Amino acid sequence: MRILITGAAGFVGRHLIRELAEHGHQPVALDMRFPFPAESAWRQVTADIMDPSAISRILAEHQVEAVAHLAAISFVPDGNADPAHLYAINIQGTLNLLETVRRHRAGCRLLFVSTAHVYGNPETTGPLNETAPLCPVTPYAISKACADHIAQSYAREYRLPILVARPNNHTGPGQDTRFSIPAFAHQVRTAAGAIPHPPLRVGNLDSTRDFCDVRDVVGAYRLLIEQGQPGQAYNIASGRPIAMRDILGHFCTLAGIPPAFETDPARFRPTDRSPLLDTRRIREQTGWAPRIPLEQTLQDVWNSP
Ligand code: A2R
Repeated sequence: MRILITGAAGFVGRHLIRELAEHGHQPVALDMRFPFPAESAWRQVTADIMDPSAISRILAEHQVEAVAHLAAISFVPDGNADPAHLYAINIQGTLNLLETVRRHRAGCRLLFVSTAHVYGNPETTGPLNETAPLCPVTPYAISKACADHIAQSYAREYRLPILVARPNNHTGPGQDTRFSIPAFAHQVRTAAGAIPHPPLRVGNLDSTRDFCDVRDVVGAYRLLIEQGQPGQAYNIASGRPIAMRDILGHFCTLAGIPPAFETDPARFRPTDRSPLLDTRRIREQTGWAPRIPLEQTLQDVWNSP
């Protein structure tokens, strides 16, 4: 299939291009930036998702058969700093794409990448399936929940082949050091290079997160584009929550330094955890399962430049 990837220069986009090309697809990589590294892309295009006429030209010119919509403001503090921009890109940008597909390319499959954070912090202790109510808390999660509802309404009202992915936290080689796991790796590497090793300044290490390897996540996106049922949302998660303390400890072991921590009040937040997700739907419908152990992911982040 010819598959347009928006946000292709981003962390996930670069992995998705490779995943699609390796499975015989023709990725058309779109981002605002140019040029960007996309060796396995079939075509590389520059456009702003806020410009619907450019998007419709690209869909027609490249005879696009499916779209993976990743372009977004993805870093939560960026969204908090400029909510108007966040809502414009994450909501209006998604709407532009949906509307362009509806008007000009109605047969095109479209995967909208939402987030597990749309579920908020529900009281329930059991795993959440895709029918759980969306109760987003942060501006980022609110923007995604809004676009998630809009994408599903386009599938329902216009009978378009649109699907929604709700991934939990993901990481892997190439992620920006603003995100927690590469930031930890960077901090440990810096401490290991100083004598004596300074203690690591940390927030609340009791917080737990469910991290999936980005290469498993893009495998899920490919399967959903190929086999997912239009109109449905799909949770994606590893199902193995881990305390941030253990991740930091793992990097200290890799660096060969003792795990000495010092609490930084500016980084401290009360204990929180990512939602526990029920992933039966994607497993049963597509056969997807996470394959990469967390230790491998951490090793690959540690080794990545
Ligand atoms: O903001 P930049 O220059 O880093 O470019 C980002 C791009 N992007 C856009 N592309 C086209 N038109 C726009 N108006 C526009 N605004 C932003 O989307 C960046 O290259 C890409 C997003 O990549 P990352 O920030 O690295 O996000 P990541 O981790 O790959 O997440 C992909 C998706 C997002 O929808 C997340 O919210 C979701 O997965 O979890």
